[in-house]
Amino acid sequence: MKITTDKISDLNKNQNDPYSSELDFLKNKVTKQGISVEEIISKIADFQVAIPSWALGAGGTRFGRFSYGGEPASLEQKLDDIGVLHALTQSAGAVSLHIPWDIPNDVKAIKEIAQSHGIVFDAMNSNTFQDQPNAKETYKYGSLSAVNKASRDYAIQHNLDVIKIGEELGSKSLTVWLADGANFPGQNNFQESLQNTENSLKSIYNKMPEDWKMLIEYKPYEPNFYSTVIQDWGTSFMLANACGNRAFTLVDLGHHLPNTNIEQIVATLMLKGKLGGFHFNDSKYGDDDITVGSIKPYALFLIFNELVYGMENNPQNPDLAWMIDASHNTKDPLEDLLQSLEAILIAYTQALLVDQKALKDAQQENDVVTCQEILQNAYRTDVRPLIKVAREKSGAAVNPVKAYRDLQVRNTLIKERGTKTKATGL
Ligand code: PSV
Ligand code: MN
Repeated sequence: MKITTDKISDLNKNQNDPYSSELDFLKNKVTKQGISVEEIISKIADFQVAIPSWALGAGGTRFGRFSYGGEPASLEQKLDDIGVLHALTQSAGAVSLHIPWDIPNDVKAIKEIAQSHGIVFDAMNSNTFQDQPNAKETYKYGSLSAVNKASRDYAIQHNLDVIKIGEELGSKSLTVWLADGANFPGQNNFQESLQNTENSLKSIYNKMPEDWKMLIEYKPYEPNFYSTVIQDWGTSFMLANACGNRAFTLVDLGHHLPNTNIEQIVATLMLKGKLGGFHFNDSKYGDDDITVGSIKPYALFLIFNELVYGMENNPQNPDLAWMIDASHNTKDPLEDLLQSLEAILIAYTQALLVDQKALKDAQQENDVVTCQEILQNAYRTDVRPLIKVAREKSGAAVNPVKAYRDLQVRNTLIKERGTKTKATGL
């Protein structure tokens, strides 16, 4: 299914959403603060978030999976789904592939489909947490950290294969997330596991093309419940430093213990020029992978406040690879992703409204009350009219979820693909 720009502009014309008076009110308010509205609108329009190829089907848990009709059964169909998201929002212009779930059979054809939707290939994700059918070595006891050299070499080679596929597609980065760790005390020698991981990452890094980056994720627990080799940002940071200046830490919002101050981690990494990528999701307890902004929108805003500060003040930090890493069992996956994209843009726009100069002054005066007022003034602003106008200007739907429903996208996909298809992924 392809949604044309004409269809979208018809919908925008016919919809009953007179947001112009709200927009005028907001423009007035923002201009009085000395902020350029046009600059904010163009920043919103420029913000692009990659969609992971594994989030387009019905997510599952280890207790079950409830299929969703019309799920994409191939990489081609996944790109078509991202094309729908991008046409509706103009902010999902990238895909992040997971290998081997999404190995392209015909690279040229895949590139053409992506191009026809305006989609580029962002970071490539390797998978050394599952044994594939016909695997020659097992990852049961670890991959890049394993005591068994054959497993380590196998995992290194897999990462090099992923880079090769990525090069053909035009990607420029590799994301490594390791499930490696232990379920029981005494199972692993911590030092040996970490040293093996560092050596393995270096072997991959040293063979990476010169214009590629390596993004290293961390996660405290799951699937291992006693220890994880790359458990926190400090370990990832240390490994990235050991590899070299094209290796960075990737922050996944769900990969923290409850109440971790993620915004402080972001600030620290950006100051050191080592924040390379970001995975968005939300959670109540652990790596719950639920819709961005559905549980802790204020925390998301505070994180964005640091990201915006870093983007404006830390030229030593590279441009970030943004991706949504959420998937669950309940909603239509495409509607869910539209809601996540909306939440990301809201938090980003609110952060752009923070009066950075006034905040700095209040901090220098130790005026704690004013500091909080400044942040919450931005957070409590309903910025949706700015997002709507940015969307309309860039040819997207003013209300993407409504447009998705008005256009009967899911029914069309079910008619095209049937009710029994199943997307690859978790
Ligand atoms: C691990 O939980 C994870 O979030 C990693 O970040 C991957 O990117 C994703 O799941 C799928 O493998
Ligand atoms: Mn992730």
